[in-house]
Amino acid sequence: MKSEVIHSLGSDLDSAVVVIGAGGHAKVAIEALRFSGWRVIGCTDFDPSPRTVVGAELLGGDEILPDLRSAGIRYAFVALGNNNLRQARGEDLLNEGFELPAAIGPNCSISPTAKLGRGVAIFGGAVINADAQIEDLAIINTNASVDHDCVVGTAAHVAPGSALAGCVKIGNRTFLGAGTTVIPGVTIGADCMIGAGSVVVRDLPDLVTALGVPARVRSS
Ligand code: JB2
Repeated sequence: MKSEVIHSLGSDLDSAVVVIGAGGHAKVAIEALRFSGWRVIGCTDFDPSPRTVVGAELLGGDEILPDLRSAGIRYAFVALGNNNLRQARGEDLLNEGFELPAAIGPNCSISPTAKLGRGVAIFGGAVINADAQIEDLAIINTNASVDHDCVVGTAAHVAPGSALAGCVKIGNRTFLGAGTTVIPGVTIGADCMIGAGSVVVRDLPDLVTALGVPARVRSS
C-alpha cells in the first residue's frame, strides 16, 4: 500500500472504517456510516481509477486491506448491493480480522429489543420493530419496515419502501424488490428474487423468482 495512504489514516483509529465498493450502494452506506458517527477513511473497488465517492477517496483494490488492518484499521463495511458478493466479501473480511459495524442512516426507528447482526445496512427512514432480527450483512433499505418478530436472513436485501408485517421470515441472500409487501407470518426461502411491487401472501420455497399481486412463482 502507498505510504501516503497510511499517513492519511489519521490518529483516531477507533472510529475509522474502510468501505468495500465504490458504487451506488457505497454512496448511501458512506453517508449512513458518517451519520452513525464513523470516520470513513476511503473505499476500495475493482476499478482503481482515482476518484472520490461522496467525498471518500478511492484508496485502491481489495489487496490493500491486509495492510490497512496491519496499520490499525479495525472496521470495514461491505457496500456491495449483490447479495452473494456481499456475503462472500464479509466472510473474507472477518477472516482477515476486521469487525463489521452497522451503517444506520437518518430517521430510522429501531426497537431496543431488535437484534442487528454484523455489517447490516439500515438506511434512512427504516423501521425495525420489537424482537425483529436482522442477520449479518442484510440490507434494510430506505423507508422499508420490518415489523415485530421478523427474521431477515444473512445478506438478504429488503429494498426501498418494502413492508414486512409481523413474524415474516426472509431467507439468506433473498432480494425483495422495491415496494414489496409481505403479509403476517409468511416465510420466504433463501436465494429468492421477489419482483418490485409484489404482495407475498403465501410461503415460498428456496431459489424461486416470484412476482405480482398476489405474488406467483415464475421460475425455480
Ligand atoms: O469484490 C469487490 C467488488 N465487486 C464489485 N470488491 C470491491 N472492493 N469492489 C467491488 N465491486 C465494485 O462494486 C464494482 O467495481 C463497482 O464499482 C461497485 C458496484 O457498483 P454498482 O453501482 O454497480 O452497484 P452497487 O452494488 O453499489 O449498488 C447496487 O445495489 C444497491 C443496493 C445498485 O443496484 C444500487 O442502485 C442499489 N441501491
